[in-house]
Amino acid sequence: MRLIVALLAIVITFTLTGVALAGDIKVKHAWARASIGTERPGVAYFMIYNDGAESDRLLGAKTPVAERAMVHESLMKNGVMKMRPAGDIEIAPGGKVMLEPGGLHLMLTFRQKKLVEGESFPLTLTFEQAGEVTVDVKIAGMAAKMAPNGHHEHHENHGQQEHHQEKHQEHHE
Ligand SMILES: [Cu+2]
Repeated sequence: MRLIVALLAIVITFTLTGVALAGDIKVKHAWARASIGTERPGVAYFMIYNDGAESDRLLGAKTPVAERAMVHESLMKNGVMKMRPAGDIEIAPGGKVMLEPGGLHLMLTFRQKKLVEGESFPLTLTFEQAGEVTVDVKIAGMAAKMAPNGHHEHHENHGQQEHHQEKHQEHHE
């Protein structure tokens, strides 16, 4: 009986926090950019926090909106922004890893679905220790620089010039 109460408490905690967590891994502020069609790769960002005493590793990702979801890193090479697969991502104990514009990002290729601003989609991340963590990825505007529910909610104040799509200048190696 005590075990059941403990399990119930865990379920309730999961429901109330609004944050996806498995063990000591928390994934927050997951967001993606809207897309025109499905031809171009999509991109998603999120933050991973490791509150545990052991390091963990992000081994893979999957989502129904794309056949392939892979962590890439952006880097400057001869003045040109390039990107390459980042491999498994290690999250140190007590540490965090941020996937954000200009750095690490999740590349969504062979997309199955258009990404529409204001909608969201599920993303399941697989960690070596924590197992699978599923988050809801919120879709922001095409030129968004941060999560739609982040610190800047000034959409109305932005001029039309901000609404054209940012050119994807990164090239695959
Ligand atoms: Cu990429």
